[in-house]
Amino acid sequence: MGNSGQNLVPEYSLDRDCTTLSRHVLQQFSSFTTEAQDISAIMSRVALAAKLITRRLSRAGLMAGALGFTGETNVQGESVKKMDIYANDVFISVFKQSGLVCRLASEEMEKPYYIPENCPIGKYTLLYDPIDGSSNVDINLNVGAIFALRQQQGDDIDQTGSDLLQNGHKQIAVGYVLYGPSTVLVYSLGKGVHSFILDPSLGEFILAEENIQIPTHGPVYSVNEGNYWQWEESIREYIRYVHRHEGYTARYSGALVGDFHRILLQGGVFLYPGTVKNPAGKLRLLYESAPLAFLAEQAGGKASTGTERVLDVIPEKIHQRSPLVIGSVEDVKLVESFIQDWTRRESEGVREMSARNK
Ligand code: AHM
Ligand code: MG
Repeated sequence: MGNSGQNLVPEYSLDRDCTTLSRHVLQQFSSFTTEAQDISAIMSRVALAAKLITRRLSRAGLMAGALGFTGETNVQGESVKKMDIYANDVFISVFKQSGLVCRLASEEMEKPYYIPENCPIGKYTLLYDPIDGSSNVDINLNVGAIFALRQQQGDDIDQTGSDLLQNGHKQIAVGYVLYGPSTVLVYSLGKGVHSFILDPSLGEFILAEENIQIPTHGPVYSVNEGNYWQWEESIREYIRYVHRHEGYTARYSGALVGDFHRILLQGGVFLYPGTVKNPAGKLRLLYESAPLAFLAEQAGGKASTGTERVLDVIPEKIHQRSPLVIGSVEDVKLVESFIQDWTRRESEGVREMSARNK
């Protein structure tokens, strides 16, 4: 090993041209309009929240009161973690003085949070999951955040947020933050999917990859197989199919953002179908499934409830759940074909196993 280091790529070459997130967002618009400036400012605020949360997560095990449960239960009936509350409050505080976002709606708040002083200027609503996969927090594994920006429709005088109950095509900007070995921010404004890595020494998100494309097929299937007993027969048949065919490998981290990120880069499928306990699955449409569906489609992939395009679903309530099958086009279609097969056989009263599983 006499030439140690000679074959290493110099560190500076990885910085490329140092395109920062805010510069990249502005480049997505053809001119320097008010909208371009607003969206760029909003994305910078999301980035600030991500930096604050990164800092907290990186030292959480050394701080008193950062880990564990609060003892409260949220609107979904799930136990709340201290980190969920911290991250939710970070989003509130970075947007409170922004003058840009008029409402915030999150997994941790039953009703939207109104910032009336911002409303005359910025009629935007940010929907978000402040800590996605929070069961990973206490054991120092990856977690994430998911966000979606929508334009407020109408005045919302009675403050019910009913105008948020629209399909996923109404999303203006979507993305997620993955808190892993490095902090990664992935976003789309409807012109491709782009990823940025936080350089802690600069405190900036630097462009890592532009126009990411999901492979049309990948080896990974990502699902909580502990729910096998709770699934519809069609999903069980699909899982038996991948068990019996070469070329599949299972990956499931318990944090959707991390599992989706793997599939975005390497292909495959993530699924959270309905279960006996939750017939519509576990994931929430407005701030989990719909933003990721937007990203998947922008990257040439597909997102389905199993029977319908996720982006077409119109929710009836803000915290509505929906089944999710997302990732490579071929793999999502394969899952859908098992569901269609089963539905057809059921309607014909044919109960035996499909030919593909024999
Ligand atoms: P959370 O946002 O409350 O953490 O819930 C969402 C998470 C996803 O990140 C993950 O894919 C899923 O719940 C895991 O659920 P399960 O433990 O049922 O497999
Ligand atoms: Mg979540």
